[in-house]
Amino acid sequence: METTLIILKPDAVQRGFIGRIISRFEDKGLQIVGCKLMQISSELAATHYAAHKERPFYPGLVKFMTSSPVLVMAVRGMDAIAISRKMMGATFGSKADPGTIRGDFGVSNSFNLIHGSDSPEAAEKELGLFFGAGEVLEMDRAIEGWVYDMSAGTPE
Ligand code: IDP
Ligand code: MG
Repeated sequence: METTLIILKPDAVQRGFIGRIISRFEDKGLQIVGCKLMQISSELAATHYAAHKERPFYPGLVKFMTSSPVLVMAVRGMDAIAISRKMMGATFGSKADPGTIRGDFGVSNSFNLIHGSDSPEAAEKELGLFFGAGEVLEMDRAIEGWVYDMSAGTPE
C-alpha cells in the first residue's frame, strides 16, 4: 500500500470543489487517511516547491499557494501515487484530458486545482512536510475486502 500527499490548491477550495474532488478519490476506492484545511506559509511553499526554484513561474506559484487556505490529504491505496496522478490529469488545465480533475474543473495552466506527489520518495518527504506525528492514521476499512480482491491474502 502506498500513501500519497494530495493538496487541493487555493483555487479548488475557493471555487467550492472540495467535496467533489474528495468524492472522486473515495469513489475510486482510495482511502483518506489524513485531511486538514491549512494556510501554507511562504517557507513551507518554498520547501515543497524547491525543485522549481529557478523556473520563471516559481514566484507566482509560491504566491498562489500561500494566497488562501488549501486542503491537504493523505491518500492511501495500492499504486495510490500513480492512480492519483492519472486522476489529476496533465499539469496544464488547458491540456488535461476530460475525465481528469484538472481537465474537468479548470482551464488555467497555473491555477490547476490539485497537487499530488510524483514518486514514493516525494510522497514520503511531502507527507512529512504537511502532516505532524499522529495526523496520518492507520485504520481498517470495513469494505476493504470489496474494494480489493483479498482472496490470496494480499490486495489484488
Ligand atoms: P505537477 O503539479 O503536474 O507535478 P510541476 O511541473 O511539478 O507539475 O509544476 C508544479 C506546479 O507549478 C504546477 O502544478 C503548476 O501549478 C505550476 N506550473 C508548472 N509549470 C507552469 C508554467 O509553465 N506556468 C505556470 N505555472 C506552472
Ligand atoms: Mg510536480
